[in-house]
Amino acid sequence: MAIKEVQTTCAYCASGCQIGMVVDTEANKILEAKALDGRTNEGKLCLKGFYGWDYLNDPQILTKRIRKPMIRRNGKSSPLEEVEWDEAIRFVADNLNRIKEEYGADAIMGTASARGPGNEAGYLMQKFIRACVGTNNIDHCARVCHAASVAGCQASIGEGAMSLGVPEIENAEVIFNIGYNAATSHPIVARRIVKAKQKGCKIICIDPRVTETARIADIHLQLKGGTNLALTNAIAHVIIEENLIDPDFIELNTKGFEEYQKVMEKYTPEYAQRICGVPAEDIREAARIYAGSRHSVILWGMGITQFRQGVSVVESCCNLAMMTGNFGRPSTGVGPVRGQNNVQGTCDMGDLPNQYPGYQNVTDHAIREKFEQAWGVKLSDKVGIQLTRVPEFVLEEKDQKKQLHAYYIFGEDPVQSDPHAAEIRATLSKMDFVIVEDCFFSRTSAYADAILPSTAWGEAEGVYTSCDRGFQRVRKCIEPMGDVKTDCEIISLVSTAMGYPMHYESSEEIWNEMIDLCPKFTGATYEKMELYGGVQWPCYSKDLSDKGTPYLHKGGKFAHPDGKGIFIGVEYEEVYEQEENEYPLSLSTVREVGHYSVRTMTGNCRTLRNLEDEPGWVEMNPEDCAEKQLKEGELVWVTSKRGECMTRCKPTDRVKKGSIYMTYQWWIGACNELTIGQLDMQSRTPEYKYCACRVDKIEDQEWAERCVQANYKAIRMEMGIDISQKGGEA
Ligand SMILES: Nc1nc2c(c(=O)[nH]1)N[C@H]1C(S)=C(S)[C@@H](COP(=O)(O)OP(=O)(O)OC[C@H]3O[C@@H](n4cnc5c(=O)[nH]c(N)nc54)[C@H](O)[C@@H]3O)O[C@H]1N2
Ligand SMILES: Nc1nc2c(c(=O)[nH]1)N[C@H]1C(S)=C(S)[C@@H](COP(=O)(O)OP(=O)(O)OC[C@H]3O[C@@H](n4cnc5c(=O)[nH]c(N)nc54)[C@H](O)[C@@H]3O)O[C@H]1N2
Ligand code: SF4
Ligand SMILES: [Mo]
Repeated sequence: MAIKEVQTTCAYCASGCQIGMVVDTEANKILEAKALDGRTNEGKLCLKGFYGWDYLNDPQILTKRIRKPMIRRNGKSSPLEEVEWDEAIRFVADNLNRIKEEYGADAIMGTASARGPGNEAGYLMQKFIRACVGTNNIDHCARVCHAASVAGCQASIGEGAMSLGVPEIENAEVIFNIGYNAATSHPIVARRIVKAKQKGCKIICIDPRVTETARIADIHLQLKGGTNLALTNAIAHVIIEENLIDPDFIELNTKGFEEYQKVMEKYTPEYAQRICGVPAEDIREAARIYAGSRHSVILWGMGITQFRQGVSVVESCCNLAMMTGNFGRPSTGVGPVRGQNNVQGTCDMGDLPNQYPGYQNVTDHAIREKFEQAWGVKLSDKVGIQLTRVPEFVLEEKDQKKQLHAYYIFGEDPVQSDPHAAEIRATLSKMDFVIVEDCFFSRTSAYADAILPSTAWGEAEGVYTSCDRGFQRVRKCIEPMGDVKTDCEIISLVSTAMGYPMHYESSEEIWNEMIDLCPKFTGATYEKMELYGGVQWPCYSKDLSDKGTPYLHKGGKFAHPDGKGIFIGVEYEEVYEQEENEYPLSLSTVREVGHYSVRTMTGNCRTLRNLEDEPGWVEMNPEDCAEKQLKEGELVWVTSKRGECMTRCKPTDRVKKGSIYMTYQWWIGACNELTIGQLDMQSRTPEYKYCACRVDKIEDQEWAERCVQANYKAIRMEMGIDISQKGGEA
């Protein structure tokens, strides 16, 4: 047996953990994963790092690897047939060219992937959409995730990423943790929070649920869901009223404080208490703790961004940090802790409808000219469509010329992960041409007119960006199985076939083209990543002495042209959909620790599947369960105005009476059948964290159990799995 160990970056969350994959090269199999001493993980991994690679063996538990390109030769009603690559690429290129000719380039939309493919493929995808297709209709799942953080931070402090690095968290004196559940989402970041606590850091946790962070917090503000802005405005009110501000910092480094103060006047803690249900004294206490240190760190996640006022709450967090002088030194500042392994990177690469790689605006004439010269084409100056607006441009837009007709879905599974699943299914069914480029059959692949099979993590080379702006290498560990190609190859082939040639010999060649166009990344060469283990952007110079930037806004200089941060004060508004008689409970949707997003990967890892499996759970307060006479483990119906699904009841006093929680990982207990499609109008992020629902008892539990079994079987058959094999029982 010939053994090698390959150093790479984990494929799941954006903690950026370094892993050593031990590979049997003769059998082309991974034997185990070892924890390596990376900058963020210091020789530790979570369960997904240790056990999350089994999908490379294609055990076909939930779904299976796609091993050959597939097309529907004779229109929507014809079956997907396996074909050779040449035919598939021709088919895709001809259809896209046809649609472009008939309706114009803006009728085509593409996504990039924040998962396996890495930054090089992200760069190529937006280049393909912009230079070859000729539109800025490119986006990715940051839209449903941290788009509000990017928009809010860019408006306030000029830069949309975490201002500090993960290691700095453990030296914070105060952690203000809002809408963020690190123990589940980023276990290796959670470790830093625990270490900070051990060093004497005070923790403020703002979450409607009792999370692990809430359990170790010095103060837990268990607010009513959807009321973040009333609460953060009240905290600002107290800091101003009790003169806990840093007047010198405000004077020197910011603008807009006067007007902002006026907006905050009415948000007394007593006023906020009536909205949020948090005692006024606790609000005062939290404000004093936060403002009492110059090493206060704000960490946030989906509990603030996935709301209609996501951007405003992000701005409000930046306001708190600015008014207390909590920027510009180590272990201070703001941390929108990015979710997926490469969602920071996919933003970095310009897979956004308004920005080229390196956060350069498509509407800026000089910037556009730079890219036009580099890519040798004329580029559109029109900001593209955000992916959460695709249903609107397919189902609601009446003018055929303004409709979207083709969707190139690269490494995303909107049928499972976008809100209001019925609407997404209707959208994809109505579209003229849908392309899915993925390594696995997914819920979305059933709607494809062409399927392009790609390599997965572990089968290709590239770079990921961790949540704290750290570029790190990912490496090929094994030879891919089946007739698949790397994502970079696939995009290049489609582009070339459509008449815009792309040829690259290596991922480094793509990387070098990208860094030369992006001043913030210019110094981050493969050589330096090799030498230093990684490089945190901005890194302006290729000189080896420029090792990048651990924390941003040094000395209070913000990333706006005049160096000033901007106070933006906004009034609180209620969520879109309130509880009512027929739907008396509020539903919020969160995550499983052992499973990851749409679960094509973790759902096909034997160890992780054994931890938790279909149809998932709905967490309910024991009082609500008692009212409906529901017991733990019983199957129930959960219903909203948009749909219904079956899942298991889990009584827990971690959630408040009147609110229920589900995780979006399940295909049978699919909570996106229920969620609402309404968006934050600035970032266009959906309000996944609040809608009105009902839970109903199912009298005949045996029938319900049979339903789950039959449903699971049907899903596995739809994914092409031979169900006579063992392994997929729910
Ligand atoms: N209800 C509810 N829904 C949510 C959320 C929520 O909180 N509540 N959260 C939202 C958030 S924050 C996010 S980021 C989204 C995530 O949603 P998605 O982006 O849809 O989910 P992922 O599981 O990250 O990956 C998507 C696809 O990428 C494929 N893939 C993985 N590696 C590769 C590769 O190397 N190449 C290619 N071509 N494909 C690959 C996977 O097989 C999978 O089909 O879900 C959102 N949905
Ligand atoms: N194991 C695992 N890890 C993951 C993922 C996964 O699917 N599985 N997904 C990754 C992705 S894509 C992302 S974006 C990150 C997300 O990671 P997080 O940001 O931690 O996301 P969530 O758990 O969805 O939501 C965070 C918290 O918001 C709280 N919340 C709900 N409503 C409100 C509210 O009104 N106010 C406040 N203050 N809080 C509220 C919830 O109770 C929850 O504890 O995780 C990443 N890591
Ligand atoms: S914390 Fe995140 S990056 Fe680290 S091993 Fe776990 S899933 Fe992978
Ligand atoms: Mo995310």
